[in-house]
This record gives sequence, structure tokens and C-alpha cells, in this order.
Amino acid sequence: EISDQEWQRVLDIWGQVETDLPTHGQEVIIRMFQSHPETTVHFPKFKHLKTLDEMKSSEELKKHGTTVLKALGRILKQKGQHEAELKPLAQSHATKHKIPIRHLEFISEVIVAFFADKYSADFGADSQAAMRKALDMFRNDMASKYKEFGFQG
Ligand code: HE5
Repeated sequence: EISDQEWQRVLDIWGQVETDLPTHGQEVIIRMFQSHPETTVHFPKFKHLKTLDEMKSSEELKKHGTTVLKALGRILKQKGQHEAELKPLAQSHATKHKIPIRHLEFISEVIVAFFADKYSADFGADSQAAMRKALDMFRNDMASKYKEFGFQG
């Protein structure tokens, strides 16, 4: 129930994001840590990063942000036909990293809010709504897969 026009809006903004995945990825992770500090418990590697400046200078954090957005972009480009891309991600997040679905909701909110800030001219209400729908679908499908892997999320 996501229309072609809505996918178009999602992929249009993604085209802008992709011009610099590391910078966007870094910002998404930092905003997630700042708005939802409970997400930091999953990252023992980043425990030493106390201040915003330390987070901004961490190449590892930036690299992780890039990895996350790269995976999400690959999924969005499938326009819902993302079973093959989703499965390994659901498996690792359910069985290895144990990331609650609630935390996937946090990162989704952060993504929409950040793009709305950064691309106010090109990411208006309709595009924001389309991105929300796409991220809701991603999260719902992750939740079903989590259950298959025995994680309630
Ligand atoms: O699962 C992997 O590959 C299939 C490992 C690399 C990876 C991780 C790890 C990828 C591709 C993603 N994450 C992608 C991804 C897309 C959604 C939007 N993630 Zn991920 N993650 C990894 C998310 C969402 C999300 C929310 C949260 C709180 N993710 C996390 C947490 C998380 C953690 C802890 C890890 C393990 C790697 C790590 O600790 O890196 C520093």
C-alpha cells in the first residue's frame, strides 16, 4: 500500500543522502544516541565517547553510520520486495545484537527529523509521510522476521 509516487519521493531524497553517506550516517547515529541514550547500551565500542566532539571525531562511529545507511538504502530501493536484503539484517539484529523493535523506531524517527531539518526545501510533508510509511514497513517486516528467529523484539 505504498504507491509508486510515494516510493519515488523516498528514493528522491535518498539520492541526496547518498551523495555523502558517511556524513549523513554519522549524524543519524549521533542524533540517535542523543535523543535516545538507551540505544548506546548496544555499543560497548562507543562507550568511551562522552562528548559530542568525541562522537564527531570518531571514525568508527562514522563508519558504522555509513554501514547502517548503506543497508537501509539497499532495502528502500527494493520498494517493499526486500526479503533477501532484510533477512540477514533481521537475523543479526535479533540473534546477535538484540536490538528491540522500539530502537528501530527511534532510528526511524531520527532519520525523518534529520532529513526534514537538512532538506527542508526538498523533503516536505508528503515526502516525510512517504518516508515514514517506508520505514514503518521496514520495521514491521523486521518484527515478523525477529519472531521467526525467536526474538520478541
Ligand atoms: O547486521 C549486519 O550486517 C547484515 C552487521 C552490520 C550492520 C549493523 C550492525 C548493519 C548493516 C546494520 N546494523 C544496519 C542497520 C539498518 C537499520 C536502520 N541497523 Zn544496525 N546495528 C549493528 C539499523 C538499525 C539499528 C538500530 C540500532 C540500535 N541498528 C542498531 C544497532 C546495531 C549494532 C549494535 C550493530 C553491531 C555493530 C556495532 O556495534 O558497530 C559499532
